[in-house]
Amino acid sequence: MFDRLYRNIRIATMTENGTPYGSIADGAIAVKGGRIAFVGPAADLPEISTSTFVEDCGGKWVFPGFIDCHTHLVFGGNRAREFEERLNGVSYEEIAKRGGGILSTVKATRAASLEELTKLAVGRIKRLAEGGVTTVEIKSGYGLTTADETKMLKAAKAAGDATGIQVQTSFLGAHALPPEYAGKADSYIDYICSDMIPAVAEAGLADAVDAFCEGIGFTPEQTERVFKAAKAHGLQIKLHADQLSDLSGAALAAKYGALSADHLEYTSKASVEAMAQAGTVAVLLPGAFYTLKETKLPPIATLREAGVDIALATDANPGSSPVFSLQLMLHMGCNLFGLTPEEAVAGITRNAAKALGLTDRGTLEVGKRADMVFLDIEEPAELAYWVGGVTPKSVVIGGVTSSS
Ligand code: DI6
Ligand code: FE
Repeated sequence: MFDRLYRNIRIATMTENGTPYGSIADGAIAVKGGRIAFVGPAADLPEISTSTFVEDCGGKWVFPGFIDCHTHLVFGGNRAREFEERLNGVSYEEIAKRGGGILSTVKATRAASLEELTKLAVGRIKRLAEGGVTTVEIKSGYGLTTADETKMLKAAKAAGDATGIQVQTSFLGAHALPPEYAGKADSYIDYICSDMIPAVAEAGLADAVDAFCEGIGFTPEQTERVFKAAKAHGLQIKLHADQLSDLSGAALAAKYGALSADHLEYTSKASVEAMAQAGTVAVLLPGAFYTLKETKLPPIATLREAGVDIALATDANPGSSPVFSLQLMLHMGCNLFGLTPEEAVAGITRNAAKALGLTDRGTLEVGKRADMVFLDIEEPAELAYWVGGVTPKSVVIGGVTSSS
């Protein structure tokens, strides 16, 4: 009746079952057809048929597959030279203003073919997967023409197919103003709404639409127009909100029922309350906070008090977060932001799934996808404690062992 049974495991179900990490001490998990068919104490296991493959896991811990719910990992080139400039005192905003920053990556991404971008993305996804990532969200936003944004989203999907890692895509045409629209931001928004979003939606290339609502990005009014077009095409909404200043972006995202508002260093209490009302997840990105040497902390206590679910992600991108370890974000989420290790782990499992609108993963429960990470650790907190994380013993995606 089961395809496979994992026994002698300590299970962090990451459900809210009243125990830390939703844990089950002497547990067993059975898988059928790529889904979890049993999870619980070994003592409660029903009789199993002789055709079930049984694996003794030697007391290892198992967690839901890790979910990186915010990345920009499809891009051409890199910005090591700008990193060097920043260390010589030039600010991120200054670099962006003079056509560097995001726009230098736009140039390199436009110049790259679909095949080149796919190959680069495959390498980056593999690095995340080595740390136990089984689902990754990838944004466009370095193409900024319909053809180049489409190319990026196709590369993201192709890289998912090539690696077996589950990929969710977000269209981020409103990431930066392309040089050909300099001084004409509203016309560029027209182009996004009337050409890019319809094309991307029609081709089924995006699950969500995102935007960069910021002084160096787009205004709340422009962001709102993008949201309206996204809604009209049945796409979910996410937002880069209040990263460098408070434009009430998180409240705007909440008003449109966004899945998540991301970054949030400058988010006000009123915006947090709007997020709580709307069920919008707070996606915190300690890699960007760290890289940009930001000193303003996201409002963790306010988010907790309001009951907003908190996720953590890498924001993997060539500028503000050249990071390919989601487990390192656990350490930084705890050490820089003051999250507890349990909150941090929920942030890359249960709450990361919610930030992507995925109800079939993020916890280990009957009926969920069998996406699992097996780890040879004594304490769940080790995931956040070791700087750079722990190498999984094995990873299972949709019931299939992908590495060991
Ligand atoms: N906020 C970020 O942190 C990234 N994009 C955004 O809107 C930065 C992307 C980059 O610098 O290439
Ligand atoms: Fe980002």
